[in-house]
Amino acid sequence: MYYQPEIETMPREELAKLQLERMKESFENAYENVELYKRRFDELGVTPEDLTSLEDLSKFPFTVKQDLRDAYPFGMFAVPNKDVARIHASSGTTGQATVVGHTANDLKNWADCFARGIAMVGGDADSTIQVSYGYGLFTGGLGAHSGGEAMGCTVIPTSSGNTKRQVQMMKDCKTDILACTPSYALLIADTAIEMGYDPATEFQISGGIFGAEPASENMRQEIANKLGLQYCDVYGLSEVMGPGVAMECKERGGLHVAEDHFYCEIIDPDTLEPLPDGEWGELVITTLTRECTPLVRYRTRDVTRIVAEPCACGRTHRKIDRFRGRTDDMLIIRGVNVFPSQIEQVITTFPEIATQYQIILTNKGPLDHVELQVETEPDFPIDEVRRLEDLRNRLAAELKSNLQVNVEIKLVEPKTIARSEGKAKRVIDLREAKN
Ligand code: DLL
Repeated sequence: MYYQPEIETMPREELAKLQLERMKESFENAYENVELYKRRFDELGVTPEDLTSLEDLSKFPFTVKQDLRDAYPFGMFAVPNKDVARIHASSGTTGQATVVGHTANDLKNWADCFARGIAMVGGDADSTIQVSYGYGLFTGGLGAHSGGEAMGCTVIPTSSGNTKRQVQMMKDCKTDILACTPSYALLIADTAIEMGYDPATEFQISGGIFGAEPASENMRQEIANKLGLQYCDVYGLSEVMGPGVAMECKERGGLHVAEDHFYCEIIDPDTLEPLPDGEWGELVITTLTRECTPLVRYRTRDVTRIVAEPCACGRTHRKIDRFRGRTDDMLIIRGVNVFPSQIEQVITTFPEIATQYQIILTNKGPLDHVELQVETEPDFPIDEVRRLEDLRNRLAAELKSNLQVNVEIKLVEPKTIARSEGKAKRVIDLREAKN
């Protein structure tokens, strides 16, 4: 049930003491060994000694992705090269890539964090975990892989792609746990069904550890039903570690943060002021044990809230709610703020429509124009104009009443929208830059 029971169920006062101790050590490491932190702390007139309680954290500076970009590649490493065991990097598609380093201890802690999630879906040393996240600089593949090894599982390192073979391995090798993005899990499930299987009853799979992108409740249900498994949402980001920063137990209702390794705050992204438990805002993470790339108050841009209520699973580590999206993903459609995940939530309530969509942003005169492309299910008579028109109108009305947005809807034939083997690309921004 637990992987590290003494840590996962540690009384909260004890946990807070441990967090403060570790935070101090981490700040000392950052201040002494990372030029940026020396400079930032000095500018604010603070030193690690000013951290006498967890409340003092708000006196310390934030770190943003640009800081890591500016320090590319190794400028934020706090240890000499001989102590760096592995590096990972972001793709750099939205700017200069960022490189994050891990010492052997960092890798061990990361593996332990992920292994806790394996226990959350009922896995143990006897389980077989199939890792269908991409391997490489992306942290999904190797992160899940090391977690499986730490637990003592049999690990099948399929990586992403070659979906029919994934299905065959899953069946023949009796995979118990699948780890991949939710969009890939859906593609794997649909491929298995197309191959003539009913994975929910014919396969042994019982748990799924899915993350790296948001998924609506209905999409989760669809994956869980098609594959017949307990769905565990896993959160993480390469700057902070990788998958395993927070994971969802079987009680659901949020993801337990590995609070012995990470301290979370929620801030108002405009005022940068910390928000009380329960309020939605931007997640800010301070690493407590990372040796190679310690981060102080890292602004993730991810939008969630703290769920402080105790969890029936017995874990004492606080939870964060399922992510709504990122502050930089938020669309402003004619003055209304919406996350793609909210649009997905509405789409998935229509049985005639598949859980596949794309939002295409263009300029039409001075205004942004939003086209929502959705696929009909194979049994929907797409050439019956009146039924198509009726479906379009009902979807438009539902989007309007739930989210107060007007979007142009384009219903397309089954399988026209590209499927993803990794993170799905839901928003295509074709707007010309406005200056
Ligand atoms: O996506 C690490 C990861 C791999 C997490 C496998 C989970 C599973 P990055 O590529 O750096 O790292 O992207 C991090 O992905 O800031 C979120 O915006 C988003 N994200 C990650 N997990 C979730 C999740 C990996 N469970 C960025 N729900 C983060 C929603 C997620 N969004």
